[in-house]
Amino acid sequence: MRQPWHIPEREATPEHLYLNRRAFLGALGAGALVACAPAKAAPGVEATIPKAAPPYPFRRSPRYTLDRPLTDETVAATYNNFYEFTQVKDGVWKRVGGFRVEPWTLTVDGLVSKPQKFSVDDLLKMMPMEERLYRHRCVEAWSMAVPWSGFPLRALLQRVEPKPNARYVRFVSFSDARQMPGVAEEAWYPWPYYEGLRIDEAMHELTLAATGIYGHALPKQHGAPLRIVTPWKYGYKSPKSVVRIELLEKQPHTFWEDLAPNEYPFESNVNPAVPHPRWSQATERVIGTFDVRATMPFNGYGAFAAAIGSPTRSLISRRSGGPATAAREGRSPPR
Ligand SMILES: Nc1nc2c(c(=O)[nH]1)N[C@H]1C(S)=C(S)[C@@H](COP(=O)(O)O)O[C@H]1N2
Ligand SMILES: [Mo]
Repeated sequence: MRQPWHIPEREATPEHLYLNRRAFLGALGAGALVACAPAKAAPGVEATIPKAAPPYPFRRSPRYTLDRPLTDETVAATYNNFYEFTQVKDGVWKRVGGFRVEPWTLTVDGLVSKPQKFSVDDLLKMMPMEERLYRHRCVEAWSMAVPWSGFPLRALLQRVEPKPNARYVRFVSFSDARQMPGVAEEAWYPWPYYEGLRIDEAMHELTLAATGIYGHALPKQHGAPLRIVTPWKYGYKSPKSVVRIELLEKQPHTFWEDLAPNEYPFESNVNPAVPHPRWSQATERVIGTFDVRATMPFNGYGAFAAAIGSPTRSLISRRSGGPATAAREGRSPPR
């Protein structure tokens, strides 16, 4: 049976691009098509990918559409940043075997009226689950496009009732040197991984708490059993395997900002006009393809900022020219 995420390319690509691409591929001829075919999946990777089982899959939201094909699932599952295991991107999936993601407890506390602990099963039952097609842009100038399953983080935050002085949200990832070889080998890193958002960013409709991908639970290498996804920010703002969400009055420190403050600032909205100190952010390599694309401001999610009133400024970094930029570009969110 064809799984629901195996959508025809024309559904994920605007029609004119799809037609141009077809004409282009036709002109290349059969030999070139063989060279373009995705590499065979690494042997053994399937064993790291959970099977589709209820309550998955969830209904796909029509609101979040892509301008490019989805990344092949085995490509996404074999090219990961998860330093708790290794810095070698195609090595993470080989080292996740000893990581136990069941049972799992997520603690939500800090400046909230109802601090609570949740199991992932609780969340799957309580939260408004859906599937969303999102682009993901790493600060290292590569990208992918994947179908996440999850719920808007704001649904969870509303449930614990943030206090009026809660202005930031801090996330803490799981860390255990016995289960995660990178934590033992790279003991000089300030484990556990920690990240943060302003509360208006955390409450933004785009901010997803993801429990699944490609219509099933998350493979461990993608941050099982629950990770954050902020598609308008660089990938390191999306912490994996989260165990604690804490609401705070003051801006929290973040892992990469503490390591290299001039390279990984707290806000870190995707911006092709602001190079990383050591490389350009103007383009991105689409993993699993030979495609190199122009990177879009806010990773193409700027239109969502204009739609939400006052938090708009949260998506508009000062360097990109303020709300006028989104207005000038005339984008409006899908309805
Ligand atoms: N705990 C933790 N979360 C993390 C990271 C990490 O090393 N540890 N890497 C980040 C980076 S740099 C990226 S690009 C994404 C990668 O997510 P993916 O492997 O699911 O594509 O996870 C982010 N979240
Ligand atoms: Mo990244």
